[in-house]
Amino acid sequence: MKKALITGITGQDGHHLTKLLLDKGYEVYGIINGQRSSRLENFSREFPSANLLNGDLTDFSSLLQIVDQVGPDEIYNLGAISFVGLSFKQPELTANVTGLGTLRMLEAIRKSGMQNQVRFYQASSSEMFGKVRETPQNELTAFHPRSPYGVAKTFAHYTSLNYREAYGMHSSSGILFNHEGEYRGHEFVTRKITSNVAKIKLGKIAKFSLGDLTPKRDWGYAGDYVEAMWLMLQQDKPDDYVIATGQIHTVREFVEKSLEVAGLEGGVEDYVEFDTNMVRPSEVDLLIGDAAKAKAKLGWTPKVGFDQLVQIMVENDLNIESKR
Ligand code: NDP
Ligand code: GDR
Repeated sequence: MKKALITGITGQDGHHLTKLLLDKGYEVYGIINGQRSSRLENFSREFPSANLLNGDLTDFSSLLQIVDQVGPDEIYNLGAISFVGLSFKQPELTANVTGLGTLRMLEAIRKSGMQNQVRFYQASSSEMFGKVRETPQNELTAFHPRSPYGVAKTFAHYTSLNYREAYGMHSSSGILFNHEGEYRGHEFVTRKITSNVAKIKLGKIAKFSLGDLTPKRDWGYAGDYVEAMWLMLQQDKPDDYVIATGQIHTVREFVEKSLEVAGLEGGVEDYVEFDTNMVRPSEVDLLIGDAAKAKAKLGWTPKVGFDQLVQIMVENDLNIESKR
């Protein structure tokens, strides 16, 4: 039975990936911080067979001990300060967890003497493209990050590449574009929209606030994207892949679609107020990915499109809010 170790197991992707790996017969281990983890209870209830171990990406000795103890075949490094907005307020913490955390995990693998047997997945991000140099973005597009989060992810991405080249490690990075779903954190714009639209539909609130409605994103479904992570680690050779749908929509279009799915009449301005606090010091205006390499080499294509994604999220939040 293969063993997988996941950092950030209680996050959105951790949920989807744990399900996928348990369904494939893996023994799943995850790193959690008992004090920090807000989503721990839900996770443990949903996946009682997953083994949870205390550790932290800012604590090298905990990572080394866990890697030694578990002896994993595959490590998925999903743990991060992943909210771009927060990274402007806590840039040092973001660099430490999201950037240096990756270096610590790779060093833990090397120091444990397992660099030739462990396959490593790094959760890289389209945020590295930032102020995009070309459209659509692919694996060869130059990076120009626009946030402390994007800068930290760029460091982590190159660290993963360096450990592949310097030590021959099976270290792959997925440059994933935005992906969403039922487990998305409420601080991210899609979940903020669908949970508030559900509350409006149920008569709990009349309006909610958002920042800039003009940014364009390539939004996919998280369940599809964790499949790509797994496929990367099944390849003979490590490599980097863009994972995206190739379709873009504005934040405003996400609101419009959510209102439509909920059956709410009227325009965006009838329900949404502008919140200047949500405007970022530097914004990423447009992201659209070209996942041709993933299609050709991994046989990966997204199954869930934009309309279905919004439908899944709005229906999920209507269900949750109707029980509260
Ligand atoms: P989430 O924010 O939902 O999950 C992040 C996880 O990281 C949480 O489980 C969190 O634990 C954990 N974490 C935070 N700080 C630490 C730390 N110091 N040590 C160990 N773990 C920590 O993110 P997603 O699931 O959406 O994303 C997974 C990864 O993919 C992240 O690295 C993200 O940056 C990256 N990514 C995500 C994309 C997306 O659209 N979702 C796109 C591209 C990349 P806790 O809950 O206990 O705080
Ligand atoms: P993003 O996701 O920054 O793309 O990072 P987020 O959902 O936070 O923002 C998307 C866009 O919406 C605009 N926006 C708002 N965003 C939030 N959160 N709240 C608001 O009220 C709001 N109003 C407008 C933002 O300015 C932005 O342009 C996500 C994260 O999952 C990262 O970890 C990941 O690497 C990238 O996607 C790819």
